[in-house]
Amino acid sequence: MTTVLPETAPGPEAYEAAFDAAVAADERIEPRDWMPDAYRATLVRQIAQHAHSEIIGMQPEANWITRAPSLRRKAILMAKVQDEAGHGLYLYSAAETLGVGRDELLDKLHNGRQKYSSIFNYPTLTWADVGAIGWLVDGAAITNQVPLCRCSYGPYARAMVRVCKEESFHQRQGYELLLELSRGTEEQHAMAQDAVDRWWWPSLMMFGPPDDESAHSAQSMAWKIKRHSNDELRQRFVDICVPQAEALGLTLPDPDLTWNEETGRHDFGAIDWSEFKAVLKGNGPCNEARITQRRRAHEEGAWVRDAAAAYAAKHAPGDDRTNRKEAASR
Ligand code: BYC
Repeated sequence: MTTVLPETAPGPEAYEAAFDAAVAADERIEPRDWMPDAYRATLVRQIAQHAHSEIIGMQPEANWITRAPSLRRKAILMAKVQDEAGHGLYLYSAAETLGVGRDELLDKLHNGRQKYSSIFNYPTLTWADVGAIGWLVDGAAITNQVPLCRCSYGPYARAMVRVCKEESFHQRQGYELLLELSRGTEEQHAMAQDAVDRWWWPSLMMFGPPDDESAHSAQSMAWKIKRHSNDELRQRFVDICVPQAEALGLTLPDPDLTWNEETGRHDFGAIDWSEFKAVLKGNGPCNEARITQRRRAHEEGAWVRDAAAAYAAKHAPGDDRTNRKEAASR
């Protein structure tokens, strides 16, 4: 039997044209829409890296839960760390809509084939680090992620809306924590300053390499996955932080930081990109500890996944026992 396709059957060019037109018109691409393979691969790469960052990002702060200085601070920190776990889950779900499984993504994290943010390879040495992470790391995350709420891929953009609202709360709790330390005793002020000194430059590196070395930016911006370049967002973040640091009574550790009348922005000193590259290669202060802890948590959680899968199988539609129970309750 010969199948005759209607003359109007769309060819691959028509699908591509429809995709390009949707992106140009700022429409959302949804999971069942046709998309170029490279668009799908870029999204999987970025969303997976983002999800991994959220769950690895729980570790440096969780380190302080048992040592938080009051019940109030402990409750806030626990809520924040749980929020990060939630962000990871929304993001793994968004990645799954692109046809990849969560197990596959976690395997790639555990064997080093997918990355997570460089920032989480630095240690949290004092309680003030919890404040500096909230103010600077969550602040950088918001600056980077608010534009992702307008990302061309629907599930990622929608996940970002809630993530940004929660990150905004996180940023404020960090700021408030640092403010209290900064206005406290001399030792507390020094501890806050020391934390800012250590977290400032790694926070600027979170935005990724400079534009002329960013492999993916041009294509990701053409696809409207990214809306701004790495350097644009980094600059925006510096401009936001300068007045906040003044209000905190803390100094940003950059002698070259100055207001530029002409550009209406702050000039800032050179970033040590060799440090960034070393961290990405696995040679940051905590790379080994973070991934070891992640693998251990995954192995120790195997029984929970097995139990959840067994429960789901038991209650799947068509399962005899479920059907019998349902029939009995009718
Ligand atoms: N760390 O071409 P580029 C959070 C990689 S979670 C490590 O500019 P792109 C939070 C990049 O992947 C924060 N790797 O890439 C959680 C690429 O390598 P591959 C995470 C980095 O994708 C808990 C290569 O360098 N946020 O906020 O166009 C508590 C070239 O870079 C980094 C997100 O993931 C880095 N910092 O732009 C508190 C946001 N930067 O993949 C807070 C979503 C670059 O070719 N992601 N690389 O091997 C993005 O917006 C973009 O992926 C980036 C990089 C701006 C990060």
